[in-house]
Amino acid sequence: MKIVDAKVILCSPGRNFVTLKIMTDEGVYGIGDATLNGREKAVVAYLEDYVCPSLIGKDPQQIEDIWQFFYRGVYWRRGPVTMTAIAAVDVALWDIKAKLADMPLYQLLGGRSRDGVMVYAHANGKEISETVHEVQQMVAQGYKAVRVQCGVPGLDHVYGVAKQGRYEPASSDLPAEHVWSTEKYLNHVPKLFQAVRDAVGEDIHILHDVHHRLTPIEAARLGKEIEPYHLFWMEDPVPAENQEGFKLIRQHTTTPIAVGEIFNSIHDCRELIQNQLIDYIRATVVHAGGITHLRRIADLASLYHVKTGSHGATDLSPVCMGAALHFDTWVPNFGIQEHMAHEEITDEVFPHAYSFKDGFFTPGEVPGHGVDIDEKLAAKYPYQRKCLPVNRLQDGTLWHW
Ligand code: CS2
Ligand code: MG
Repeated sequence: MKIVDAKVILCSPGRNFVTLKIMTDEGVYGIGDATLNGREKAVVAYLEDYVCPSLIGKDPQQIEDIWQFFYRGVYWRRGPVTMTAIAAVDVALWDIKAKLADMPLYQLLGGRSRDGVMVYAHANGKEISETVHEVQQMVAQGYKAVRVQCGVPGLDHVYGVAKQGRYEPASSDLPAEHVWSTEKYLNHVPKLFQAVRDAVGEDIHILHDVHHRLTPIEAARLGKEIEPYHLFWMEDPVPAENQEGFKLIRQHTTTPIAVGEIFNSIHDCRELIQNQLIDYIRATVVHAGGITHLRRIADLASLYHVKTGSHGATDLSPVCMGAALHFDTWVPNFGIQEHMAHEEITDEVFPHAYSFKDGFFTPGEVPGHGVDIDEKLAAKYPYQRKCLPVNRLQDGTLWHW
């Protein structure tokens, strides 16, 4: 069997997405998500100029060898662009292999480890009352877990909070500049969780994304102050380049920690996992080298009581969601899966077999990962550059977004 074509489809149904489609000489094709929010064209170029030409003629069944070809075989290893490109190839090849085996991908990985994949929804509001109302709406829709983000008095833009309509951070041609105050945030956010717990009680899992903005001692303070509210996790408390810093957080708080949505290889995760500095690893099939590599990350995590908690924002396409749900159905040390509902037009361009019921997703039983792309419809939604914001402190210092 041979790969006869590999093409990149760049489209924008609701938001920008990059999809890789690999065709074989036996008519079977597979697709993979290659979306890197705000840097889509970088991955398109990497795939079109360096990856796709090398794929032609290869046997699509040799998933591992092709993975190693594009990882070990490349001098300039790792990084979000490279690993997103490898991930797209990997997921497309697993899609092909499962179609050839005439089974849903999770069966090929080792079969079902759970009846359904617990997901968490997003709730946000400009004020605490509005946020609490959204949490109650998510609970009413059946979610067992809700991520809670709220505006901060005195700040115009806060991560995770929509100014109006849907929350989409990559919303301008060039980076918008937002202003941040850690002091205002730290003084406000514990009140949020008190109000949420008062409204929904103890049985709902509550999560929160700090989004890389604190120092370790500030994260230690926050973790300690929100302990009474028993969060499922506090996500990205600090930037994860200096992983020593997590030891300081761990000394002060039992609030569980989740990190890793921006990680792209097992080497980014290793120190945090081996030193048990985190409780959930957020790496994904789209940004961490695909199914083949995420499996290795999950296996390492399982040795240290760390569970998976993959990223699943709307800038990860339904192709990623589909593959992730098969992975989540199989992986033994599953924790939770993020689910931020895509727009209707996104779901139309990416028809899929996965479905939601009462707080859980199932991946569907069709051969492959169960997601396709309607290329004709996709062509009606051309790419437009959209950049993520940057953050400045109130004195103008450039800060983490
Ligand atoms: C966030 C993401 O969902 C999350 O946990 O961190 O929304 C993140 O801000 C975006 O994916 C960035 O593109
Ligand atoms: Mg996050």
